[in-house]
Amino acid sequence: MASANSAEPSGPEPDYLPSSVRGAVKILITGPFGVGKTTLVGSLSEITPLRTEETLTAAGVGVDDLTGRAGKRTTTVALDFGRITLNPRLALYLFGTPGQERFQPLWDDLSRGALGAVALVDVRRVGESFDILGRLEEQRIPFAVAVNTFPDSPVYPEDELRAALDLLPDVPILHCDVRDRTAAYDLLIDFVGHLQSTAVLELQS
Ligand SMILES: Nc1nc2c(ncn2[C@@H]2O[C@H](COP(=O)(O)OP(=O)(O)OP(=O)(O)O)[C@@H](O)[C@H]2O)c(=O)[nH]1
Ligand SMILES: [Mg+2]
Repeated sequence: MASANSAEPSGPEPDYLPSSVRGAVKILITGPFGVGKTTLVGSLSEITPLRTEETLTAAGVGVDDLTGRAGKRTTTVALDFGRITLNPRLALYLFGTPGQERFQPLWDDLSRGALGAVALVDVRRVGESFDILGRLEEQRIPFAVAVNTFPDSPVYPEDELRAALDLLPDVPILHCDVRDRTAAYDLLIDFVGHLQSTAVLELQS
């Protein structure tokens, strides 16, 4: 046990994976530019997330649309990485993707081996999600849509949103404010419940 006179370094304990964990799965957190992926990984992760943020500069004007994203100063250029131990035996490794089209080769690499994906959608810009939803379908990665609710987001009936996103009936549409840790956790629980109900994931007690 460390004491005041101990020569051991003080500070927070390292975030080792609990020894009870027997399995780990990879979950992709994806969506278009600025939809809240990095924020969601940060809200969920029990370790300090790995981030690869770069400052948005004047060079991005006309490319990176910041309308409705007041306060956004950085963008992910490689990935976000976080971890959450869902129960004592299972850890989820969370991989947040970059959002911009120009990083698609990275997206392809990051998505490899993912058991499932949370596809964040900003309903103020539904069309921006088409490409990523199409990629998830092509790669047969089971996913749930998670609407990140911004204060000025219009509220659409689920069937309208489903039609607008051209979703298959078995794709759940969930809602969340990704900045809120409790809401983010509830979202994850619903998502994992979906993976279980479709037999993609089996949880042992
Ligand atoms: N009002 C509001 N703002 C949010 C919400 N979620 C995220 N934001 C803000 O919106 C911006 C986008 O968040 P990020 O997490 O960087 O988005 P991202 O999807 O990782 O962005 P890229 O990596 O650049 O594609 C940030 O400024 C957040 O603070 C939300 O639910 N409501
Ligand atoms: Mg990001």
